Amino acid sequence: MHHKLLQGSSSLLAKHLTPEREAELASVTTDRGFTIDHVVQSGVQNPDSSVGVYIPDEESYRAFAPLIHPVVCDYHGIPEQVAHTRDFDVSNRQVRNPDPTGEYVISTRIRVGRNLAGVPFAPGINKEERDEVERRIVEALEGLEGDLAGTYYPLKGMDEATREQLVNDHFLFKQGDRFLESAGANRDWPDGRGIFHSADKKFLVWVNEEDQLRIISMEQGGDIASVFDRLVRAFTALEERLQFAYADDYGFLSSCPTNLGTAMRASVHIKVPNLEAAGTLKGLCDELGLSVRGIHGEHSESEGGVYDISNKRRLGVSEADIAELLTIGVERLIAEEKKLAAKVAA
Ligand code: ADP
Ligand code: CIR
Repeated sequence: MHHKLLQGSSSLLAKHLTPEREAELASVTTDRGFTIDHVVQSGVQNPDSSVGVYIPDEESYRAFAPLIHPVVCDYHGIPEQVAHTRDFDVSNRQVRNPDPTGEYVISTRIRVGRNLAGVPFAPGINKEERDEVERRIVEALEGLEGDLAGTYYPLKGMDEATREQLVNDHFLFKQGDRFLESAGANRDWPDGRGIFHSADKKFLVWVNEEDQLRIISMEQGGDIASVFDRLVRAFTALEERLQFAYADDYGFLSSCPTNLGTAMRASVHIKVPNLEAAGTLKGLCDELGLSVRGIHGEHSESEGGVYDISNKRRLGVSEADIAELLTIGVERLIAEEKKLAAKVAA
């Protein structure tokens, strides 16, 4: 039984997979043949997971709800009854550059995850379906205009030096880590995967990584409003061309329950060596509703006091709420960093 293998794990899976729930779900099989084993295998094989579940398709969210719903509520800090609301209007919000002098924020990036309605997510998709998803997405991307126009570069056949440079410059994904590997999301790599980007690389779309689309807006510096505006224009234009998996309660559906709702992660790369030295960065970010990642994304390390700071919640908040939360949170981090620097200097 999985819950026995999870003893000692501090993942949300271990917390919410009670013996009763496991027994209740043991006999459930979805139309495509997915079982509880598919949902939990990453967390079981990786007891150091923070969440530990991946979802193979839309139906699985409902079929395995007795396990998945408590995980979703716990991660996003929401009550049992949830309704997703969309709001992109930041005109009356505190959304601005939190670092006007450019001393702390190196770059800003906001992305959303999307998947096509009616097709399994990365952990459950087969090669034929994935290749068809790539074809449909590329066709839609080729219709974008102005600053959203760009070129699609398939991962298969990309020369190694180019690939490495794009990864090191934070534009391209790496092959999925052991968490995604265990979930089955790396199958047939690199087929069906690729990256679309505008000439200036401020607008990018990852195809068939952890989600079928990761729509990304990024630029140097801390102009959150500019990055947000570009992203909203991009996903709105793509919504006119593609139908995304969506539910009224969970919002945009994703292979990972942390990416429901807005499916939006808004981040800065910020240099905070004094907060790092004081050991207070994580606690402060927790208070502010922010997550801390290393410089090469999830499960990576920091370098030179630079961290990736982003909103933790993506469901139960609107897109505008997230842009505001990042602005206010980063302003506070900078204020605390300045205080510590002054103390060190005194
Ligand atoms: P995701 O954002 O899709 O959750 P990751 O955490 O793996 O995925 O990050 C993806 C890439 O984006 C990594 O190379 C990471 O360093 C880069 N990245 C994230 N935030 C920023 C930022 N604010 N500026 C520049 N690069 C960033
Ligand atoms: C885990 O459970 O640790 C991985 N499956 C990744 C979960 C999503 N990331 C996150 O919450 N930071």
